Amino acid sequence: MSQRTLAIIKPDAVERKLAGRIIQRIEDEGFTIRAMRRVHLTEQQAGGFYAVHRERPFFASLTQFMSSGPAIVLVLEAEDAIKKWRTLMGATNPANADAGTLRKEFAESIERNATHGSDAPETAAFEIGYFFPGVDLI
Ligand code: IDP
Ligand code: MG
Repeated sequence: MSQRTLAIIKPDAVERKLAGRIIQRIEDEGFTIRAMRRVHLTEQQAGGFYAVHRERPFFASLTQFMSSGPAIVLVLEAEDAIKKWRTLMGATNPANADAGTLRKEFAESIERNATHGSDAPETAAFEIGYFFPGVDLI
């Protein structure tokens, strides 16, 4: 069944001018880009997005990083999009990411790891709504 997921090209990748190459990979892998926007989050907005991680030791550093510069947020659509996009991204820590994945190729560290992807249908619904009002999802 066709499904949607939220992807983010994180500030580390935007800063290094990797957005074009990542978007090319997204299209090459057969996703349809249903929405796309450049954002520069405040630390508070990054904290709202990553609220599930607020008790983690890396939360403050993560929200600082995610608000450190512009990011590109996208809604991707495909069969089984959530799993498909997480597979293309690779493991959170690039040291553990499979060859050919975006994080293996582009991530700098476990924190500055180039991309984000929703991990379940419920989180995808929350995350898509965080950036795109329903009216923009055509
Ligand atoms: P995910 O992005 O692969 O779903 P999560 O565990 O949901 O990974 O963590 C969210 C983000 O927090 C990661 O993508 C990464 O940027 C950062 N992060 C996760 N674990 C660590 C860590 O141990 N140290 C520093 N940053 C981390
Ligand atoms: Mg996650």
